[in-house]
Amino acid sequence: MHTEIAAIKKNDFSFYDIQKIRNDFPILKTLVHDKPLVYLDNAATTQKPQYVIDKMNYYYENYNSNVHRGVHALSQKATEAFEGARIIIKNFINALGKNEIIFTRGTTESINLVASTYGRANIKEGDEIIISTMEHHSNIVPWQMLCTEKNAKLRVIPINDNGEIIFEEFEKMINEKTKFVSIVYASNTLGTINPVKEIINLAHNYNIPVLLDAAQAINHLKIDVQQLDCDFLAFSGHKLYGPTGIGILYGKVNFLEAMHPYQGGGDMISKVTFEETTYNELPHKFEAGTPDIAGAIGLGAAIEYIEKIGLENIAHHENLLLDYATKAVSDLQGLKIIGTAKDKIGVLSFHFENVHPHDVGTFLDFEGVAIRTGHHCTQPLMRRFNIPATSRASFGMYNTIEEVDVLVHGLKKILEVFG
Ligand code: C6P
Repeated sequence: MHTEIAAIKKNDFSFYDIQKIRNDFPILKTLVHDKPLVYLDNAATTQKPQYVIDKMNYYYENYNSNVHRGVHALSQKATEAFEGARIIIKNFINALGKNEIIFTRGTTESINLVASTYGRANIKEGDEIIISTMEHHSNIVPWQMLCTEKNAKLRVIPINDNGEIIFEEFEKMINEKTKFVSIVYASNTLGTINPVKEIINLAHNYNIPVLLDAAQAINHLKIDVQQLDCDFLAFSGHKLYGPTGIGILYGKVNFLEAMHPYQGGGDMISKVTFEETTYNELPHKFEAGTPDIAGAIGLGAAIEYIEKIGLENIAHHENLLLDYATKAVSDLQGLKIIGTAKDKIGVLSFHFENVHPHDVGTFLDFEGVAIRTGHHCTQPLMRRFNIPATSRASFGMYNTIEEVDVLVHGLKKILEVFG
């Protein structure tokens, strides 16, 4: 065996009760094609612990009711739980106040909210918005739509062959025309962790607000929005061991106060007449209609669960898995890792010289291994690396070294079959 691999294996995770964690996730007992499920598609969505499932079921079974609307007991209890979740999230990212935490449907909606409200009001003809080459479509298309509408320009920071932002190019690109910077904290395709603090500092030297797409960073890195000093932060509950359909937009209170509402409807108003409407205070101004109450409660529960295990422990565990997997696949013939940045989250994207990623994904599925293949909603990034797609294994808190072995064994079999 590779000596480094053996060393990692021996080191193992004595601090980390992996079996106990795995027992908390009922889906991990599933068989796929009669094989134990090896779930390595955590960047797409994470699995949910029983604690989250129970909290959501308990709401539906015992106090299902609408929020902010009723004086009756159930509604008050639902409102308390919903607003309690907001406080859990506020504390998790160390926002200044709970009015800076907006519930959305996910990262995509959070970014669209900022582009549609802040963007529409502040971007004018000839202005420039900066993103990077490794953005998810969710952090490209809303800005592109805005630029088309306003006749503004979208500028893209290039990356090097390791998949790292070329900071000097960003320094050259930023100027008095730049009016917004929107950057992914950690890439879903490459795993790269971007130097967001430096990016924010530079942008702030020019008084330019920065949005961070934290969809992939939130379950791996401790995020302190005050320390980072980002102006907006977007993430999704389902990548944080919480439910789908719920996400967060954090915004600094001064920005949110100045922004127009995103959608009109119930809950976001203060007073409505046929002549005019005045809006509710933050955060409700941005939460029109009945929210995903169970989703918010589930997201709060997911954060409680994560904090019990410790985000640092989870990150350490995922780093060891990434390290182990990277070394284990590096000897495979014709395999090229896409994304070799120095700082990475637990994402391993690769490309086989002679095997299409979809064949890799289908073959592994028959071994019980779930990975994602395709462009991962980063088509411009695929173009940068001159490939149509990658195969991507992404690790979560419950994955094991043995599961990585199953993946590598499957890849070896693929090489035998496809040559
Ligand atoms: N990436 C993946 O398999 P939503 O769909 O709104 O929850 O998240 C969108 C999104 C935005 N930014 C980044 C960096 C992301 O990774 C994602 C979602 C998934 O990589 C699904 S495409």
